[in-house]
Amino acid sequence: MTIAAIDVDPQRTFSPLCPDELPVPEGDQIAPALNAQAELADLRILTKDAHPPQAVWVVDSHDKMLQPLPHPNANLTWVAHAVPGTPGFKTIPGLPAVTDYDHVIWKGIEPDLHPYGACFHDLEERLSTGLIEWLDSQKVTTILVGGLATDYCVKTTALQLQQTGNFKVIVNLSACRGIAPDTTEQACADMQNAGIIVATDLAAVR
Ligand code: VGL
Repeated sequence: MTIAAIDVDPQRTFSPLCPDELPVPEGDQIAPALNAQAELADLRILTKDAHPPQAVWVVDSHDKMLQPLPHPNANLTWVAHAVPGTPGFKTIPGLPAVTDYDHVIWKGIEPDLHPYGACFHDLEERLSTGLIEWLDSQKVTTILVGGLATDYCVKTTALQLQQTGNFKVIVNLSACRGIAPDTTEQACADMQNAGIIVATDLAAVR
């Protein structure tokens, strides 16, 4: 059994440290839970949102967000977030240096692509980021998933991993926070329906 722990987008942009970006409540509080799940794993992976400041989905205020876009690979409007070189791009305090991870994925740098999952560059899931292939190359059997946000990037990443049929996927809710309660509840139901183990602690690993 080879266990991988994936830290999905644990970036300041998704925390109260960046109130003008996408401040997920308590998004800066998950480092201890992410570190604890990594203790159980053989490999640790970091994924990061990396967006240009201008993109087809960028709007200039929070009240213009979450509008559907008629675009195949950018489905909703968002304010600018996770721009490399800004504080929001950095990981939350308490996590290892990027170079201490075994594998790192950046996603979303193209101005006309806004992916949520870490496995594909595009919403149509044609362009692999190589994450699935890397996990297969390492003979990973079990994946612990935590990060931000439960209702978007954690959900989509977990579903993409589950859909391969190659891994036992466990979403560790103690290491996740969601943007909104209703979409977070729906995300948990969607993940469970897909066969993912959605756990509030790590007992399911053993
Ligand atoms: C995310 C909304 C917009 C996430 C990214 O990382 O969950 N959510 N962009």
